[in-house]
Amino acid sequence: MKIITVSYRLPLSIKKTKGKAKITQSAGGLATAILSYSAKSNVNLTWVGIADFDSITWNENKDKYDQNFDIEPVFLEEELNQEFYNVFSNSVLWALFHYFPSFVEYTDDGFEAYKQANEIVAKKVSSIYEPGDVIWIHDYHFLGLPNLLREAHPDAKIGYFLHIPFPNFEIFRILPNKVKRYILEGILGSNVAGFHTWDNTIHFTECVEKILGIPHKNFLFSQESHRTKAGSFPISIDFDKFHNAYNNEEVINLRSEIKKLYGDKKIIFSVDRLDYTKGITNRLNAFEKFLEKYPEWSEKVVFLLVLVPSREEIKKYDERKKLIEHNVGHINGNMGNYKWTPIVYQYQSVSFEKLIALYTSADVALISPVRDGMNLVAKEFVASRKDLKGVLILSSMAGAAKDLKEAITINPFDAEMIAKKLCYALTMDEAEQALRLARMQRYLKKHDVFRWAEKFLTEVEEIHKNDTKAVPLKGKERDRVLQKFNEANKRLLLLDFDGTLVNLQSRPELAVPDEELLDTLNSLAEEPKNEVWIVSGRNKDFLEKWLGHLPIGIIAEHGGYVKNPEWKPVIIGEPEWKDQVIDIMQDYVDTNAESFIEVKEFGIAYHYRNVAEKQGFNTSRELLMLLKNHMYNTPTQIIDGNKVIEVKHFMAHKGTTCKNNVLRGEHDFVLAFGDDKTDEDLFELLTSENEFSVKVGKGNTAAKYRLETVEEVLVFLSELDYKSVLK
Ligand code: ADQ
Repeated sequence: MKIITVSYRLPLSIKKTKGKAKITQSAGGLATAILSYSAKSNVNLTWVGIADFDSITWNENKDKYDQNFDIEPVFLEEELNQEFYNVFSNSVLWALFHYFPSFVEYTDDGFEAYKQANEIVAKKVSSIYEPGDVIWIHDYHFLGLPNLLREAHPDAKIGYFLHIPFPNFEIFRILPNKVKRYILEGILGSNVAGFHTWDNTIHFTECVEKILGIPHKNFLFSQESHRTKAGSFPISIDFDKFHNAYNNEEVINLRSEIKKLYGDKKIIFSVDRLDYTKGITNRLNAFEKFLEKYPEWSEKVVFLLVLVPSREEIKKYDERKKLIEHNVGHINGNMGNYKWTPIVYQYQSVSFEKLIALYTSADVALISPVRDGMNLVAKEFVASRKDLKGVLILSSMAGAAKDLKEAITINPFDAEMIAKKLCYALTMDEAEQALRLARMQRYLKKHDVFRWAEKFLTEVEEIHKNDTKAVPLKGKERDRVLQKFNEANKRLLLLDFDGTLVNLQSRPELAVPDEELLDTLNSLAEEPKNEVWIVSGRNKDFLEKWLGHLPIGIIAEHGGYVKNPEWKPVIIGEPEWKDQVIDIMQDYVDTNAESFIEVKEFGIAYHYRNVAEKQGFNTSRELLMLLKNHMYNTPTQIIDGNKVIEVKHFMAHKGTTCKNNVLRGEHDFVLAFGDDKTDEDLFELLTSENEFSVKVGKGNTAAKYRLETVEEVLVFLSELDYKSVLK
């Protein structure tokens, strides 16, 4: 078994100058964390990514790096890579996912290249994949990859982690429909879909519900081949590495150099990739506002602005660079003088030691992204302050703001507010600085990048392990269940009605049992060893009318009523929210011809089976969200069923009602059949050796077996009946 990590960049770069190759191995936080996890779990690590070198260079140099893990480079044609990386990944996904819709430059060619690149990488991963391996896919370059790999290896353990924000529905919907589906279906190929925050996770689940119509239960999406758990996994840093670097000799020297250079002046510091999402122009505006508003700080403060070059070949980045440099010049020209340059600007990467020296020389770290998945700079600054000095000012738009609660938070668009907070931070007493930093360091020490990787990968294993796989009730499996039935003395049959015993019809009142079904049920129930129950969502009057004469028990309204032998409600009193639900649904009935409402005692259902497919689906998504908001804090449950949305009393529950009234532990054979979501509540209870459950139709299920159609259920029941009679 091994871990296969996939990311756009490899932790290895080979640059050739004048025929000589220079290998750079980057031991970034991600690589260190995954390596540490694989070492602990005693498994190998293979890294797949796009090569920034050609295959000849690779063949010449592949033995020359520190090989504590394997590297599998993917070589993409330059033109393809340009369309895949610069166009679709960075000029569509990056822009949109960071809420810059006006920066999006969508082209169909870009999307085609993106799909093609994902397919090429999928082939590469497939070529090294062995059953048992864990595949961990990173970031927005490979949104389609989890699904491509799921199709190739249905049983694979696949984790997907998005390092940038997942936008809300209103932003996400801007993408063409085919792209939206590709992305959502792509991510859903994984067993675990991880995001930095719960906000992002909820945006994703809402998009899946609204666009694909797949509902989730506790962030778990059930699909045909597997389940996908969406969740928040805030990434972190190697805390000890940053914390302990404070006393590194080179860092000490560099720090004293910096301190000497700026003397008594307070230092404001920031470091980022030059990117429009990092709020660098907002930061400059705010700094200018600060100098205007608090002239007493003139000549007493210096802003060290370090930017690392990034995506320079993209126009928007080049434009931003020019704008930043213009603003820096403008502020220095306007506010500075021959003795004092307010902003010291550097456009280049800095070494780790210099970075730590800068972090630990700063009085204030000013981090102001307008949108950021996490922002590691903020965490690195906090971790590196072993001296417990310095103040972190952090944009509330960064994921990191959710973890670093003792930071001074700002709205990057509010220059006035930032100016005020800068003033507060620069005059904060040392005791408060120490208290805030100590609290954040305690959090980061515990929640470091190693814990992050371990948590994520353990979750992938867990979700995969507990994935239920319903097997067809055929051949040997069928014989086994029949044999158990034969051997048993006290058998219990729990049968859903619609979609299980009768086919779904355009209106519920048309779905009625025929003579043959009634005969089979009657005959099964008359056998003394058998106990037969209908467990249905229908109202009690309907079930009484059609099945009341049979010697069987009946559960109606998803568990709201029990007949044994008299009808008794499980819930006392009439729910008071029903009229409100009817009012809401009525609007949808009025605008969607052929849709209708079914009123029950403990629930209201909106049926859209007869509405044109697309219209029915779209309006049902809208209604679902509306109901969720209206019914918040009421004792209800909302079911997104098969062409029906139902609001029901939470105690009208097939699982609980069966448990309290039927599953009394005296049966030595239990067999349940059902086709819809509410039946899953019952299936989840039937876990012991003599308990069997059968899902009718498609879809992931907690059931042990599967039959495809109502007709197959009826044949199986006849067989049980035949066996009962034989005995
Ligand atoms: P980035 O957008 O790159 O990452 P960030 O999380 O801040 O943003 O990480 C930047 C890293 O680069 C830090 O480790 C920092 O030290 C380093 N760095 C920045 N400027 C540098 C410079 N001039 N010289 C040297 N090093 C420099 C994406 C998402 C983030 C998310 C991360 C991790 O956009 O939101 O936090 O992935 O998931």
